[in-house]
Formats: sequence, structure tokens, C-alpha cells
Amino acid sequence: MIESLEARQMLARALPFPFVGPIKIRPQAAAHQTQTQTPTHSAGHSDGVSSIALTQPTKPDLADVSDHGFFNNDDITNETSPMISGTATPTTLVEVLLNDVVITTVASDFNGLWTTTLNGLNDGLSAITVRETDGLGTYSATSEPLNLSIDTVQPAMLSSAFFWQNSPHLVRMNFSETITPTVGPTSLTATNLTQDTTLDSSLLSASFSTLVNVLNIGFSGLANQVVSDGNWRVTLGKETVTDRAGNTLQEDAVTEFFFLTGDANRDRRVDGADLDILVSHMNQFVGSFGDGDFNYDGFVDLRDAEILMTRWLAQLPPPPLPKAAPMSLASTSDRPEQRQSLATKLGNINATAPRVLSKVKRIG
Ligand SMILES: [Ca+2]
Ligand SMILES: [Ca+2]
Ligand SMILES: [Ca+2]
Ligand SMILES: [Ca+2]
Repeated sequence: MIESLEARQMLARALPFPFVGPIKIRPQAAAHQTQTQTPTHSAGHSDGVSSIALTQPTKPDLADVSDHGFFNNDDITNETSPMISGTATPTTLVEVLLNDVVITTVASDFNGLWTTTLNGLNDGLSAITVRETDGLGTYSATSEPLNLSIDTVQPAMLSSAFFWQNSPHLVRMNFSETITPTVGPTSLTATNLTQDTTLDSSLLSASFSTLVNVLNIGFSGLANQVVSDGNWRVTLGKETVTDRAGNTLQEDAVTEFFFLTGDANRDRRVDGADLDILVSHMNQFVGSFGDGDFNYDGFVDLRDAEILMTRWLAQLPPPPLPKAAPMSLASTSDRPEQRQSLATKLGNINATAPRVLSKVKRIG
């Protein structure tokens, strides 16, 4: 027994304090599980030979440098080889257990501090505990567990949509998991592809709901919070946000959409069909763009008709198209069949905006 005690003391003296690395002295996990079933939780051996006191170590902690993501104290990280640390009896061997299986042994320094790096952990929850040992089969009580949550899966945008029916306009992106809840406009780029202009980020707003993992993007700096006519692309930069564990997006989150004033039925052209819709809701509190409320005041009236006329027969081709082919506003080169259709609808008047508006005014 004395020889063993001396051997243990020699081992302790040989340890480089402050300790700088793990010592694997018990690689057989199965054997340890057997031992853990009969822990002595005592501070000495049954034969009465004194030994260093073994006490229950503190709960191990995930080092801040390994605790990635939103917070460095939530034990959620994307690091599969994280550094952990804790406090134990000074100059004592400390066994580290992963889900109750010993995976490495370290030594505490003269201040009782120990630290080590765990290698090759898997995604999911890992319970990390520690216990002191004298190296002779005597163990302290096992510490409280560090419940480590490892996530190496990058977040991704699953779907997106553009909401135009009401003001303010809204772009909604749905994500596979929670991303940085403080995501702001500077992470976003909003470009009108038709006009080849990019909005200053100060004109945008962004709010993320961690309940449903949805990012709502608004245009708070634009008049009526409504985008201008054109084909649009809104991009959330992949490096600008992370999930809880610190993983960035797989790729930029991109949504493309278009907006054309007066195009109530969203077929990329403003014509008699849109006028029909407007007329059918004239003087009604219907309150949506698709009903002809083009100024978003909740009511369909002549003001909306006047707005429609400013885009009469405009077309917005879908991208990609050469920049030299922007939408044609107020074109007068409508096709004969279109003119005939409109004439039928409005009673044999020429398909010119003022005349149409004049008709609408009579209706209104
Ligand atoms: Ca974290
Ligand atoms: Ca993830
Ligand atoms: Ca239309
Ligand atoms: Ca209106």
C-alpha cells in the first residue's frame, strides 16, 4: 500500500503544474463504468493509511473561448473539441466523464484549477462530469453535470415571401432555426434590379422572432413604407448572422419579388383587368392592394384610379433582363386585342388614360 501511495505521490510530483494537458491513464471505458458503480466517496482507504482528501469537484464549465454563438455562457457551441475547466482539490487527479464514461484524466494545479480539451464530441447533448481519484481506485463523489449542447448544423432559409397587400410592405424569411435575434438592417441589401438602385440600409428595418424563426424585413424609410416599382432582390448576408451555436448561414438568404403600382392582379401589367378590379370595389372599405386600394388608405376611390392611370398599360418583365429594357410606363402601344378588350369593358372609349379615368370618375 505504501508503495502504491508513493507511486501516486511520485505521479503527482511529476505533473507539470500548472497543468497543461490531459493524461489518459484509464482508456478502458467499460472498466470505469464498473468502478463508478462502487464509489467510495471517501477521503481515505479502508486500511487506514492516510491519503489526500478527495472531495466532490465543482461542476465543470465550458470555457468562454469555446462557448460560441449568441452567448458565451449558455453551454451551446459549435465546437466539437471544446475546452472545459473546473476546480478540484489542489494537485489531484481529476477524471472527466462523458455521459458517465471516463474519457480523460487531468490534474488540478496548486490552486485546484484544471482545464482540458475534449476531442471529437458529437452534435447533441453531452453530460460532462468530473470526479477526483487517487489513482488507486478511490473516487470522490461525481460533480454536477455540465450539460453541453453541440450544434454544427448551419442554419438555412427555408422559404420567403413578399407581402404587398397592405402597407407597410414586408419581406418575410423563414429559417430552419433561430439566427442572431439582433440581426439588423446592416446585414441586409435591398436592390431594385429594374432601376439598378440599392437602398441605404438606414431605410430598412429588420426584426427576428425566435418563436417562429422568422425574419421580417420592412422598408421603414420609404414613403408609406412601400417599395418602388420594379424587380427586387433582398439579401441577408451569410456571414452576418449565426445560429445559437455560432454557425453562419450556409449561403446568402435571397428573396426576389416585384412590385408594380396599379397591378392589382399581379400579372406584371396594368390594364383593364386591374381597372375592373378597382371598379368592382369602388367606394368600398376593402383596404388591400389586390382590391384596388393602391394608396393603401383602406378605401378604394378615385384617388386609387388616378394612381392606376399613372401606370396605365405599364409592363414589368421578370428578371433577368438587360438593364436597357426597363418597364415601360404609360405605354400607348398596346396591342389591338387589348384595346378591344378594354373598349368592351369601358364602353367603346379609346384606351387612353385620361379617357379611362374620366369613365371611372363617372362610375365613382
Ligand atoms: Ca454559446
Ligand atoms: Ca444549427
Ligand atoms: Ca395586372
Ligand atoms: Ca385607396
